[in-house]
Amino acid sequence: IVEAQLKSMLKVEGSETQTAVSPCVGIIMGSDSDLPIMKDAAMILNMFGVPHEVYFQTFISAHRTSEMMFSYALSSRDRGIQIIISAAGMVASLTPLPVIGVPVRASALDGMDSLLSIVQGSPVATVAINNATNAGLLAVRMLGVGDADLLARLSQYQEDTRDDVLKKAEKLQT
Ligand code: RP5
Repeated sequence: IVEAQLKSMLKVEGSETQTAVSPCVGIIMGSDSDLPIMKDAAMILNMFGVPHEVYFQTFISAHRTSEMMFSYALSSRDRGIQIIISAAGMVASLTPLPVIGVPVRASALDGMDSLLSIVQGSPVATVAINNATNAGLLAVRMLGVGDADLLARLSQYQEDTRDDVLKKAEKLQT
């Protein structure tokens, strides 16, 4: 049942023909309050044309819907997922796939609680608090190791961001 629930709640992005494409990155989170932050990872993956899936009707919470997290983690590799971007780190104990953790600022502790819970335990590539953009970029770097076109697009992106900074500096000087 959990498997069926998962299927009906997944959204695949990154292609115009959404049904034909198999996602290689999964973005999961434990609450809709994480979405405003986690959507930045999806935006980056969209920008680079990386097919990915995002939970948008329900949430995979290590604490509240742990059976969903188990099912997602155990089935993700067989479904072609190569990297999981998660707002929590526990999923890493259930899969050999690389997990990128995004600590989300959600409590009076300013995100430090999320950060410390993700860096402690199974290996999770953890980005800065609320920085899901970097999670997306890290996923692109990882996939780029086996995809020369993707790596070239990433190099172009890096050059563009460099040019932006130089232009800004030039403006300030004039
Ligand atoms: C975590 O608790 C969620 O991933 C979220 O970051 C935080 C707050 O959840 P809500 O109270 O907004 O549902 O499990």
